[in-house]
Amino acid sequence: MKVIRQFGLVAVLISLACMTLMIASCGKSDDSVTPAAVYTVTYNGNSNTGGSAPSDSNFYQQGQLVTVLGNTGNLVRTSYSFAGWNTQASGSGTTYTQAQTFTMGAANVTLYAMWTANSLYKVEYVPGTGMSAPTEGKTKFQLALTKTSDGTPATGLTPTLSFLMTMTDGTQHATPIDLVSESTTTPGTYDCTVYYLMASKMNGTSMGTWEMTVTVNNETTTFTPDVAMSMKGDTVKATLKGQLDIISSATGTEKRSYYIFNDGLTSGMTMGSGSLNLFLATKESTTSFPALVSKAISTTTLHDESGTAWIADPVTVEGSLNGTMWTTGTNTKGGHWSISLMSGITSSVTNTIYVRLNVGKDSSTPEQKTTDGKAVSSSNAYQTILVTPGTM
Ligand SMILES: [Cu+2]
Repeated sequence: MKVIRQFGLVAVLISLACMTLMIASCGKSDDSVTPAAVYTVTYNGNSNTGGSAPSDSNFYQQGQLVTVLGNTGNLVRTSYSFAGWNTQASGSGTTYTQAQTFTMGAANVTLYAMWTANSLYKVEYVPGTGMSAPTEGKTKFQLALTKTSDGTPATGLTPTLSFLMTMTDGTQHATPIDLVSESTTTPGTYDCTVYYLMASKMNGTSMGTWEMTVTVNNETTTFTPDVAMSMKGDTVKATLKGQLDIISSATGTEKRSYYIFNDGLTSGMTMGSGSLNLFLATKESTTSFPALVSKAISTTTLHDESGTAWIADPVTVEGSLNGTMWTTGTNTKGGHWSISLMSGITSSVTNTIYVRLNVGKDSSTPEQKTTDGKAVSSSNAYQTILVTPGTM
């Protein structure tokens, strides 16, 4: 049975045609025709500040296809971008974009403009060049933040960084990050330091992909730095492990890793003296690598394998040029430590400096960390850092 349209000239014509058809076929059918209910589609600008909502003058019957209009009336909203239509003003209904179709139901439909807030800040990544290009170990770079409204420098903000490496086997891990600070010379520029645990590529073989996410006031921007292997002869990173200091891991438990990053060797005032600068961090999980700080400066709260929190105290890092006489380092800021060596440093050549680390749990007797996580023996008691003065 044919459904007969009853509206407009077209409907009249169709009716006439049908009647003619019925007469022509000797008028077997004598159906009484009930007007079918029709519905409309209304577009709503939903807080627009300019332009007008499109209008659809069609009448639709239930079951008929409706083609969604685009932003034909140039709707605009200050600080927002048009993002299609939704059946609810709140955006919690069904979303439609231009030229999409839907089947008319048994009620009029209102389509509300959807608006997405424009980002307030533009974040530009200024990777370092030369010695500070993204490499395994210490990498310095800058972020340049501008206001999208007028392009002026965005000052006084506190961007936060997060790093995630997706390894070629699909596993993921983060990496230690230093504090971010606004440049004192260039407004809107922020100095950042990250300590990459791994390069993206080793000897031409891909190890995985690094992703850096910058968050500024809930707005995020993602970058994919290509992290090279270090070409320096100097040590970039060394690891010591806990003995009874255990963390939980994907496969059960593992001995906690402590990372010693080479932050450079600065020559002292007197001949042969110098300071070995280190950045210390530890592993809490594959996604958490907090900086290791002394209780005098801040608190490093860690967790054992059963999730029980403990405070790293005392933390003692020591340096030695001969493995017998040790000098205790000072925590200067964040995870930064400096070991002042009064003699034995030779400038412009690579020096070998031994570093050992003791960490106590909640002010108890510190445990010495070893290269293999086993009890201290002659071969595992410290790490060896190769460092040339003035190279970092
Ligand atoms: Cu990795």
